[in-house]
Amino acid sequence: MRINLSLYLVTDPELCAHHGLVETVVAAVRGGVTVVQLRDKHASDDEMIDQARRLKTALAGSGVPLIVNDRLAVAVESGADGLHIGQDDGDVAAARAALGEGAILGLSVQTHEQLKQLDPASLDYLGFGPVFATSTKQDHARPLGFAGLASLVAASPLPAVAIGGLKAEHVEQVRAAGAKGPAVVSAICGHPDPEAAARAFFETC
Ligand code: TZP
Ligand code: MG
Repeated sequence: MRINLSLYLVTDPELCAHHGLVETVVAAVRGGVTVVQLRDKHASDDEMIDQARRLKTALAGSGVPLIVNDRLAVAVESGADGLHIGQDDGDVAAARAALGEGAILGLSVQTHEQLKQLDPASLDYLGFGPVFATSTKQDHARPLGFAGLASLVAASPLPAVAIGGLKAEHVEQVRAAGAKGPAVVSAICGHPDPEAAARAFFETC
């Protein structure tokens, strides 16, 4: 499936609690977000299915796809547009088989070894990171910096977003490194005005 990776929002349950999950996402989409990933490490599957359905309804007509983090069953059950998994979140081919060809499937990649081992035919995009150290993800891999990001992008068989500690001021370097765009949690979800925060990214994308 074709996907616009210009500005990729990843939700966080605590950071989105201030305005509410749906309200934060809708505001961010008004500001220019082009993809939304629902990420919640602690919710039950049923809670996440409910959140995904509410987000799908809110995003209807926007052209912005909804991607579920980690949980294949939630992605399938909720009618989301796709799934994003990490290196330890299960088999890419099995996820593709369960989701079908029309769904979006993304994979997090931190190293060249991981890049060599993946099957690009089963995937739509990759997420490279963290670019910088971040407190939003527990136990993240060693930060890549922009040089490490550029080196992964140069070897990548698929379009990619960059993630980890990114702010609007970094968009130019993200693009210069060859990534399609930034993937952002705290700089948008944790901002008092998520629409303005997304717009600040969008205007430099
Ligand atoms: N994967 C690598 S870093 C990260 C994830 C999910 C969190 C990025 O969050 P933030 O707040 O944009 O640094
Ligand atoms: Mg994961």
